[in-house]
Parts: sequence; structure tokens; C-alpha cells
Amino acid sequence: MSDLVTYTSDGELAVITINNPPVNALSPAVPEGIAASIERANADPSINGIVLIGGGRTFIAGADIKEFGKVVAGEKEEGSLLPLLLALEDSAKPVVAALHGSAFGGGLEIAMACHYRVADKGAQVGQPEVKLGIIPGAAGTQRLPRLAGVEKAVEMCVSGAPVKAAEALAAGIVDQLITGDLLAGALAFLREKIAAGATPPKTRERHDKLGDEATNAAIFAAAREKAKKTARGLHAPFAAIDAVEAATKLPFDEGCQRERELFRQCLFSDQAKALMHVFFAEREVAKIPGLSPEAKPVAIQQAAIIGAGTMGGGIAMNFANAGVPVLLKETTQEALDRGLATITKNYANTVKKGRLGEEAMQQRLALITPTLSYDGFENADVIIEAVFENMALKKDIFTELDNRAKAGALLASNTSSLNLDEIAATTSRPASVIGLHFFSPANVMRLLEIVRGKATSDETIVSAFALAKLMKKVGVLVGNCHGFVGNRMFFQYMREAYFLVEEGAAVEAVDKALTNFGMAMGLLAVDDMAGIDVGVKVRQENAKNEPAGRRQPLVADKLYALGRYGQKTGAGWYKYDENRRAIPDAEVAALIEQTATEAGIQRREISAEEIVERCVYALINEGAKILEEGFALRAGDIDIVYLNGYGFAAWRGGPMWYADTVGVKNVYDRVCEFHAEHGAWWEPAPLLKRLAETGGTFAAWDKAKTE
Ligand code: T1G
Repeated sequence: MSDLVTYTSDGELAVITINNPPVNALSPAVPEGIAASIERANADPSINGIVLIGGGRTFIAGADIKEFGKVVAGEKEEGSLLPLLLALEDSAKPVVAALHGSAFGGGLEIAMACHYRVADKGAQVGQPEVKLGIIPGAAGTQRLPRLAGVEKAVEMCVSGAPVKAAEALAAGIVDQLITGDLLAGALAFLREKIAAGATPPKTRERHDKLGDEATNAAIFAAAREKAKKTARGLHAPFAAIDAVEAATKLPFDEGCQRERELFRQCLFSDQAKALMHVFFAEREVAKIPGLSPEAKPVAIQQAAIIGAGTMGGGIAMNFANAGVPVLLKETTQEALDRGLATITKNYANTVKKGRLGEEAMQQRLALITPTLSYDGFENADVIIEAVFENMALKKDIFTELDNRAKAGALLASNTSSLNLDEIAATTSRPASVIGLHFFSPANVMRLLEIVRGKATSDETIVSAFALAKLMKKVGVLVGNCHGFVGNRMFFQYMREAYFLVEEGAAVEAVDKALTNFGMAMGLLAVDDMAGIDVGVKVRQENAKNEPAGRRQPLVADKLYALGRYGQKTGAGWYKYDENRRAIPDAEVAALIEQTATEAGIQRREISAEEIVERCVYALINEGAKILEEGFALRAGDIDIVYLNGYGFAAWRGGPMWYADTVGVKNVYDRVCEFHAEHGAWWEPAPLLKRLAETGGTFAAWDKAKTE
């Protein structure tokens, strides 16, 4: 018996406990340990029934995702859980799965092969495989409809969303909720079943919930229609529907075979590799090598923000949402009122959508205290400056904070482009100064760039990561270069879109190429949303740091001069109707043509493929420079920045993962062609060159760094 699975007994009942922290994943030896325990219980005449339970904080949370990487890489054969599932289901003695924490993926599939399932009230069940680009591969799509019905099974397998215990009980996935000690409850439940002489039900033999053909056809058609909208570009959700459909049309064993075919098609796909990369990269970002193990986070009981504009107001909502009281300071009552009105409107919208109760909204609003003074700032554990991008003003604020803030308080700037070290140097405590770069809308976007200054202490960094977790954001540590990581890459990315429209690509063609690639929005639509006026100011600021003589975009400045700032003025790259729907504008097309002619730019047909290459490879090339210069810890961190802050498609893995998928050498060769054709902006990054020449990948580069 492996110590990953222990076998004990409670009188006439066997208890099988899985102990594979942190989440009882089905790592090698766990399925074998369970099977051996089932066999042992069935061979023991003194045993009448079996409870299967997870040790630690959860039941089995699924297959060990790390193992899939080895299977996909051909390093090991993919094991099958099917024999174990049959051993459970065909056990002569009744088996009860006792669920707590997250019974996900293979964990739920194992539970469904048991005869009964009881759950702690706080438990959740789910088949989240689609989030990894795969589908349930251990008969989950075959047993779930037999327990919960076809519609529920399709919903769970396509969305991957967790289902709370009470809902699982109502759906028929769970037989009883347990209050108090889960094991005691499971043992009592099993004794009742045995005493009642109940025949242990085999899920695979249950057909009463598989519905009828006509009803099911409507369910599958609706699910496919919905997936076309919500899962644009993804394969797994459609494969999940096919697999559940097979459960309604084929005998169980054939249905399992069909599921297996579909599972393996997904498992070896680029999308699954990318999404599994994202799963681990998103957890890796919080691991900062070299930090002192003694560094402990500051407890955040009180916060304070300077600036109640779009960003300051959004940041205040993050604290209120986390239950942390927050002071929100402005310089005039009018600005303060405007800020509070925006916050209230945002909450009211959420209430209207049914995602927040009225009372919860009031509780959160009550946590935000507007103020025109610094009174109370001395009690704050974290103070965030979120005023407009003016260095002199920020320095004044940090000087004031330095005089007022208590020792150990985090002093953060939300600056998106100014030099954090310069800000920190105005204080007597640069070790406590850090950048917390939120992304607009700050109460929605998950990304938080945590900007490390030269003097920033380990305590300040771990405190910033703890704050990110408290706010349910993804914190990524970035260095203090101009634009940090996300925007520094974005400047290159946006520049290429500007050049492409000057060289002949229609505005809507650039955006369509990028959305077809998987981006949430096209770049010119993004420009219209963020404001062309904002872009002009940023480019003017950037020009101070850029080598002279480089080709600069021409059209955006002309749109700015015409007062076409984008959505906010009803017209920018596009014109907008009363519902803010973007409409291609012939005036802009004419302006572009005229500008290109005046600049002597030879216009031409430009393929969607080139549009994607010019924009995405610009990201990759800049990302490689950032890695080499040490302003990002890992290529995976850059991917997480782009997935959570810039709408890059998760099923592409992020720009650096995408470079590995395309082939680093292919990207490098194309960058060299662009360099020859378009000049200095395309100077190949040395790291990109090195990886191309040595057959390296960004993933391997990351791995080498962490070994
Ligand atoms: N495999 C390997 N490692 C895993 C893992 C898994 N399934 N789940 C979590 N971890 C690691 C994670 O990387 C982190 O490691 C630590 O555990 C804590 O995770 C056969 C084919 C269960 C809700 O998709 O949803 O079953 O960073 O930070 O916030 O048909 O983990 O500490 O080194 O997320 O408390 C299906 C994925 C697999 C579940 C807990 N199952 N996991 O959340 O902790 S495919 C899943 C989660 C499958 C079957 C199919 C969450 C959680 P480290 P954490 P958490």
C-alpha cells in the first residue's frame, strides 16, 4: 500500500484515505493504491462496506496535470482510470465517496463510479477539463448525464464551472449532504444503506435520466450554438458536447470509447498544451526566487488611496470587495463626488445584472470613506497613489506620505509609465515603495503589475503579492523599465498596427485579423476605447526615450488633431453609433490614403497572416528583450501579463508560448525579414537570436532559470 493511499477500518467498514497533498491529484500510485484497497476490502469477510475519502483539504481534485505534459511529450504512456472505475462500480461491497473541498475532473469521475456520494456542505464538484483544453477522460461524460441528466451534464462539461454541494444534491450527483464530521457522516450513511439491504446502484446501469432523442437534440443544438459564441476558436467544448451526446446514443462501453477518442484528440492539441502551460504559469508568477524566507506580508486592515478618478475609484472598489475599509482622497469636493458617483454606478450595474445583492453593495460602499484631507492616513497599512501621470505631483504626494504613513506601511504608486525609483527617492523609506500598476477598469481586470524598485524590500514585495491575492488579482512582478512589461510590449504592438494601415491594410482588416487570431479586441478598436488622445500623449512621452530618426506613426496624430479621440468623441479610427458599435469610416480610409501618399508610402495588399505576424512578433521580440534585461522573471510571467491584461487568447498560451508553438526560429527568421524591410524597430532581440540558433524555446529558458 503506498502511503499516498491508506487503508483503515471502522468496525465492519473499510476507510480508504488518499493523502497526496496539496490537492490529492491522481498522481502515479494513487489510482493503484485505491484499486488495491478496494480489492483488499472485498477480500476481507469482516468488511461490509467501504468509504473513500480525501485527506487534507480536499477530495481528489483531478488527474495530475503535470503527468499530461509527459504523456504529450511521449515520455510516458497515458494511463487509464477505466479499470479503477470498474473496480469501484463492480465492488461487491457498497462504496461511498465522501466529498469535501473540490471533487474535480478525475476526482468526480471516481466519485461517480462509486455507488453513493455524500458531501460536506462546503464541497464543490466539477468537470473543469475544458479549461485545460481537454474533456473528461474517465467516463465523466458518460456517468454525469446518468446521474444529473443530459442538460446539466452538458452545462458542466462545456463550462467547466464548479457546482456547489447543495446544487449537486439537487441535480442527483450527490446523495446526501453531511453536517459535522464528514467521515462520521459517511460511515453512518453507509450503515443505513447496508441495514436497508439496498443493492449498490451502478451508475453505468442507470438510464432513467438520459432523456429522449428529441429533447436531447434540442439540448445539443442549443449547446453548440452557445459554444460558438462563448468558446470562439476552442475545440474542447464542442468535443465535450459530442461526448455527452454519445452517452445518449451508444451503450456505455462504446460511449466510453467515443469519449476516449475525443479526449485524446484534445489532449494532443496545441490548445491543450497552451492551456496547461497557463494553468501552471498562473501559479508560478507568485514564486519569486531569492526572496528572504523571513519576509512576511504586512497585514492589510486599512487602506488609503489618493485620487478618485477612474483608476483610484476602481482600486477603492477592490478593497471594498475584499472587505477592507479604504480612505479615498481627492483635492476638491466636486472630484470626490464624481468619483463616488462612478463607484456607486458601477456597483448598481452589478446589482442590476444579479451578480451582487443590494445589501452587499451598501456594505461595500460603507467601507469607502471619501475625504479631502490626509486625516487617518497614519493608520493605513497600504497607501496607493492614483493621480494623473505627472512626476512633480507624485513626488509631492510621496513626500507628504513619507511624513504621515506609519512605519512598515506599503507606499504604492499606480503609475503606468513613470520611473518608480525616482518616486521612491523622494522618501526616507524607498524600501517600502512599490508600483501597483492596475489595469482599467481596475475593479474588473485581473492583472496587477507589481513593479519592483531598486530599493523595494522583500517584505514590500510579499505584501504586494498578498494584496493581489486578497483582491483576487494575478500579481506579476515586473522591473522598473519604461512601460514595465505589458505596456512596453504594447507600444511595439500598437505601432505595427498603425504602420499596417498606412501601408495598405484597412482599419477593420487589421482588427479582424487580430480577433480571428484570438485577441479579445482589435488594436485600433482598443485605441478608440482607451482614447487616441491618451495614445498621443504616451507616444510623445515615449519619444523622449526612443532613438532619434525612427519611423513614427502618422495617422493617429491626424485623428487627434481632428478631435477624433475614439469612443469618447463618437469617432476615432471608427465612427460609433448610439450603442457605441464601431463602423468603418470612409473618411478615415481617405485620410490614411492621403497621409500615406504624402509620406511616399507605397500601399499594397496585406494578408491577415502578415498582420498577425507584424503585431504578435513585435510583442515576442520586445518580450525577449525584457527577459534578457531582467525586467520579467519568466517568459511564462509575460504570458500571464498578456492573458490577464491585454486579452491575449489563453488557448494560444500567451505571446512567448505562441513563439514556441510557431517555432522560435520561424519567428526569428520573420523578425529578420521585417528588420530588413522596416528598419530599426525590428532589431532582433539577442535572446530570440540565441534561442533560434540553438533550437531553444522560451519554455526551456524558463525551466533552466528555475532549476
Ligand atoms: N494536477 C497537478 N497539480 C495541481 C492540480 C492538478 N490537477 N491542481 C492543483 N495543483 C497544484 C497547483 O499547481 C499548485 O501547485 C497547488 O496544487 C495548489 O493549487 C482524468 C483528465 C483544486 C480548486 O483541473 O482547480 O482530471 O503552485 O494554487 O487555489 O478526466 O488547484 O503549490 O506548486 O490552485 O486552493 C482536472 C485544477 C484535471 C483541477 C485548488 N482537475 N486545480 O485551488 O490551490 S484533468 C483540475 C484547481 C482530469 C480526468 C481529467 C485548483 C483547486 P503549487 P492552487 P487552490
